Amino acid sequence: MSAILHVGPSERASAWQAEFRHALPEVEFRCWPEIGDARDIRYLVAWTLSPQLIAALPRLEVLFSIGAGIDQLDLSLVPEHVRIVRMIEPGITTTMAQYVAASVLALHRDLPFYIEAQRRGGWTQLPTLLCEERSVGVMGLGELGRAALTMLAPLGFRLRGWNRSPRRIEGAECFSGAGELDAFLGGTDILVCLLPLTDETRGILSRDLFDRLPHGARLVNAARGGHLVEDDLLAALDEGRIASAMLDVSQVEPLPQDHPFRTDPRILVTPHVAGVTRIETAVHALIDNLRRDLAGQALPGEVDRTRGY
Ligand code: NDP
Ligand code: OXD
Repeated sequence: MSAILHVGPSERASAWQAEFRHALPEVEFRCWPEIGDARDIRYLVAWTLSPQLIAALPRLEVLFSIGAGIDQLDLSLVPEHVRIVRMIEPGITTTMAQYVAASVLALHRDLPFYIEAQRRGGWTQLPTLLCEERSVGVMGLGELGRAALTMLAPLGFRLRGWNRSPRRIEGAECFSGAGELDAFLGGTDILVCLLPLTDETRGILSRDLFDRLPHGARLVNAARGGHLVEDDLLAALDEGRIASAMLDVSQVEPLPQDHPFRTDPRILVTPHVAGVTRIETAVHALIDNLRRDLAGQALPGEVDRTRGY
């Protein structure tokens, strides 16, 4: 008997249990904390981990993240032989691409300024640029970065991307590695972060990076709060080096009530909703990966633990 243990909300658990019974009856779907005989459990699907959870699963082989990122899982708890797989599924990809397109347009069309003007009873019209007159640069050209560029393409922005290893993407000028970061940033009017959070990328959205963007650039962070040095953003906004920002993530979530981002008129905040794991579609990605594992095949989304993503 093989079993998968799900940790998370009951709505998702019941829907996935029903789908597993129908599509993959050879793997029993169990829901934490009702784990049954722990020796059956080869697979775990969770958003975060606790020491009690990992200690309860002596035969764990594969840990599936509920999300596209894995930094929220404390992998120091997970034995080295356990494989880690992040979520690649159309629900996350589509919602993220929509979020990035909406954010880029919001900043391009000065929505933070007009929302504040509405609040204060103002009626000032700013000069309007065409999309063709601005460039959008995406950091991280993985599943989500590429999908975001595809969704932005019909709008007419000049598109560019920056990635660890070289990429070729039709319609976007691509840069790679630390050596090409300056060139990428120097021509980016709206910067979008879609990097994974690793030792290399933590704090990358900092004063040093903002200084290398054109004056008055705009920022979208839809990746992780740990990418952004929050005080550096506030300073860059005060100095006009950054004009406005759209932030889906923050160092502390939920964003504390007294956090300056909550009331800063140059910042729009959303509560970590950019890319949403869809119950209906993610279960198929998970089942597909279990089938592959049972057949001894490679697993899409398997993480390289040394790289951190
Ligand atoms: P992928 O693993 O598919 O892509 C990551 C990309 O980033 C790869 O192309 C990789 O390059 C590149 N990269 C990694 N490290 C560096 C670096 N040091 N410098 C430059 N490029 C680097 O991830 P996804 O696209 O699926 O997801 C990206 C992140 O988005 C997730 O890790 C998660 O944190 C975040 N996210 C946020 C959500 C939200 O709601 N706010 C929802 C879902 C995801 P290479 O090609 O060389 O490997
Ligand atoms: C994810 C997320 O990583 O929701 O998928 O942040």
